[in-house]
Amino acid sequence: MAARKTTKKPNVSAEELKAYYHDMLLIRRFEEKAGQLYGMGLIGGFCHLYIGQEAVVVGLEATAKEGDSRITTYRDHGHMLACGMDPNGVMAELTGREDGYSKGKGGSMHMFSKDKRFYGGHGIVGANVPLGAGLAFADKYKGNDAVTFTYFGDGAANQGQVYETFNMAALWQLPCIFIIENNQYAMGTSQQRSTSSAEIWERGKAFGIPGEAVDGMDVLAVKAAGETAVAHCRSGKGPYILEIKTYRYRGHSMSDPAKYRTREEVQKMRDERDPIEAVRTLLLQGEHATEEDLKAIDKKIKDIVNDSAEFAKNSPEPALDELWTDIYATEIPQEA
Ligand SMILES: Cc1ncc(C[n+]2csc(CCOP(=O)(O)OP(=O)(O)O)c2C)c(N)n1
Ligand SMILES: [Mg+2]
Repeated sequence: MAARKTTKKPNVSAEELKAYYHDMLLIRRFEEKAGQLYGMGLIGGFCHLYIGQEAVVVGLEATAKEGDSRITTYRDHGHMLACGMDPNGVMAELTGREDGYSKGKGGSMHMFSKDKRFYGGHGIVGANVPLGAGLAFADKYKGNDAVTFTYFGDGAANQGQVYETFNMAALWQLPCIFIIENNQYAMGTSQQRSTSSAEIWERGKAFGIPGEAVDGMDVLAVKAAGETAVAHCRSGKGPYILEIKTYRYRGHSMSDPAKYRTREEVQKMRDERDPIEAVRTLLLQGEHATEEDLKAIDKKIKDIVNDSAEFAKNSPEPALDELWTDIYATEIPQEA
């Protein structure tokens, strides 16, 4: 059984590197804008930002192909953007507007895209993990070679249902990549205070599930590990675990007093390990891009994000009679 640390890095072209820079920066600027709109009272309810963790989803989406599925937690805006969902529709949903992905009735934690096979957005910690295995079961049953990317946190990794899922996924050899986004905190509780082992991925050994720990601040390391995991799952060998060590710069949610860690700890990570700065340096030092090229990318992203905020503000709130729609399924979904 493979159980190792990733050291190999993929060869990537300048174009791919630029694409990762673009996609990570889009997530960061989008999240900063969401934070602003929240502060202005335009976003209600809960809002969990992904800032700092961008390399995880961008590195993994670089290994996905058409037909693959993804499912995650409430810290989900980055996953939506990375799989190609429309920033306008996401921002409109965050602000509770009619043109949002859930018609303004789901908000930050409850958005879906059948088209992109993005299955949410789930607020109950750990509950999306068995659902991810279910999606993988469906693909196995249909006999295709799609895989499911199932994301959850270090805190969720202490939930019993995760291990019931590991057991079934291993027993039935499901094409499911279990991705533990270990950002070292579950709300205000550090991994040291809550988790018996430092290497969570090793728990897969009990079920015969291979896995590895990955540097989540390095998009190329994430992509390399993702390629191993995807190849394993697509070839019918069953599930794989990636424990991606990452860090969130912002609070758990918008209402987090952040008393459980020092400002210095956060600043050190920003200064020394920022995943976007790392790719920026690679692009400039390798002479794959000039400062002007990067400024052009920054400008393009600024426009996309500002447009999404304008789009959201101009979209109406859902009509009152929409309160009673989309509560129960009226049609039985047919096989895609
Ligand atoms: C079953 C359940 N218990 C508790 C909560 C409250 N809660 C929301 S997020 C969270 C922390 C989860 O941390 P982690 O899995 O590490 O994910 P992260 O927020 O760091 O991305 C908790 C305890 C919940 N939503 N669901
Ligand atoms: Mg966490």
